[in-house]
This record gives sequence, structure tokens and C-alpha cells, in this order.
Amino acid sequence: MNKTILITGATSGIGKATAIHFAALGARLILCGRRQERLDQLKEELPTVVHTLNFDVRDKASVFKAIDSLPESFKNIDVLLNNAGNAHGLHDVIEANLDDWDTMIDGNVKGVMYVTKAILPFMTERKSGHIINVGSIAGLEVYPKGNVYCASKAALNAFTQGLRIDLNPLGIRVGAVHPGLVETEFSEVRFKGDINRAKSVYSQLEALQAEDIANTIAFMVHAPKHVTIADITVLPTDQANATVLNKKK
Ligand code: NDP
Ligand code: 8X3
Repeated sequence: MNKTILITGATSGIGKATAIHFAALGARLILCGRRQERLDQLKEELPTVVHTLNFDVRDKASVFKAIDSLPESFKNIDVLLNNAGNAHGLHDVIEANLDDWDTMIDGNVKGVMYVTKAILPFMTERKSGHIINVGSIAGLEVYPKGNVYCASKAALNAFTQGLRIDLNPLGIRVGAVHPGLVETEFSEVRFKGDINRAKSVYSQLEALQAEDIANTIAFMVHAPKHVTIADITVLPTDQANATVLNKKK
């Protein structure tokens, strides 16, 4: 596959599974995250050309510095996968922690904006490119105690639609995938390392695996150039919407 793909949040879960998927197809990968040891391990293990970038998407200066540091041979980015993000906490607005709110808005919303803005010139110059944002069912429906995480993904959904409008004259494709429950490190992060609570989110049902979303992203990327998959919502069969789950007793 003759494409250069930049993936944020490649050290875990959906981003890592997508990196593995495209590496097997021979794509050139730019893998981003904050855990350098995991980036190094992926670079060593993946059967393709990999360049790693270590930055926090919330840090505007670091984002632009990292993208600026890309070698010329990696600057023709064909696909940007804005995947980095997490939920932090699950509390009603009275109990919720303001630092968690800042982390989610800064990472899930502003982080995507910074990375997109830093990479856009490579796409606008060539009038070519594909941006895929990882939203969530949480951005389409609000659930109890989801307040700011849901707001962050709803904002990302609006940003995705705005990007598609603004980049339409340039032929740059923009789409979003909105997963339901995917068994990754997501809930471990949300519950601040409480592994048992994290596991219980995915117990008594068959959750999506990160590879399921990687396959969906690949479907979006492989669509012919005149086809934009604007939105895909992917749920486990055991999940009907943001709140209705078929948990087996
Ligand atoms: P993981 O926790 O497994 O992966 C999150 C990834 O994002 C990690 O690679 C992490 O890398 C990176 N990341 C998080 N914060 C930052 C930051 N501030 N700067 C740079 N990188 C960051 O979770 P998932 O794979 O599940 O999550 C990926 C995306 O999918 C997220 O946007 C999430 O909201 C979304 N999503 C997840 C669902 C789920 O049920 N799991 C469902 C719907 C959407 P590192 O820590 O190394 O920086
Ligand atoms: C992740 C899915 O339902 O845990 O975005 O918010 S959910």
C-alpha cells in the first residue's frame, strides 16, 4: 500500500490495532503517543517503515514542533487518524473534577484541532488527503455522568463536519467513526487504574475489540477516492445505543 498514515494514540487500543493493520499492508507509518517505550517497540516489531513522534496532543507548541520535525520523506501524509483521546472520570456534574474536564476538552477537542492544523498544509498543498476522526457513540447520545466526555465527542463531531465543509473544494476527504464499547485501556484510564471496575464495563457482554474499529477505519481508507464515508457508528451486537446493553446475568 503506497500511503503515508499518521496515527495519534498509536501506543494502545484502537490506534495500535490500526497501526498493525496498515503495517501488514506495507503503509508508511507515523506513530504518535506519549509512551516512548511503546512507540519504540512498535517501530521494532512492525513490518514496515515507521517514524515515531512523542508529544502530548494538549500541548500546542509540542504538537507543531513534532510535526515540523518530520523528515521530508514523511511529509506527504495521505491519511491522518485523529484517535488520541480518553475519558477521565464518570461523575455527575456536581461531583466531577474540573481537572478531568480540562483534560478531556484539551485532549479530545483542542488536541485534535492542533494536530489537524499542523498537518493540513501538507494536504492543502497537494490538494489531497484523508482525515478520519475517532468520535464515539458518546458524541451522538449523552449518557448519565458522561457530561463532559460526551460534550468533547459532540464537539469533535461538529469539528469533523466543519472540516468536511471547509476542505470540500480541495478534494480532501473527512470522516468520523463512532464506536460503542471497545475493550481497550480506555476504562482503565477513565477509572484511574481501577482494573476491576474497568473490566466490569466489558463483562457479561461481547464488547468490540480494537481490531473491529481498525477494520472499519481500513474500510473508510480503502473506499475509492470519489467516495467519502462521512460517518460510521459501530456498536457491539450486545449494545443497542449509549445506554441499552444486553448484559447476560
Ligand atoms: P486507549 O486508552 O487504549 O488508547 C488511548 C490512546 O490515546 C493511547 O495511545 C494514548 O497514548 C493516547 N493519548 C491519550 N491522551 C493523549 C494525549 N494527551 N496526548 C497524546 N496521546 C494521548 O483507548 P482507546 O484505544 O479505546 O481510545 C482511542 C480513541 O477511541 C479515543 O479517542 C476514545 O475516546 C475513542 N473511543 C473509545 C471507545 C472505547 O470504548 N474504548 C469507544 C468510542 C470511542 P499515550 O498514553 O502513550 O500518550
Ligand atoms: C467510549 C464509549 O460509552 O464508554 O467513547 O463512552 S463509552
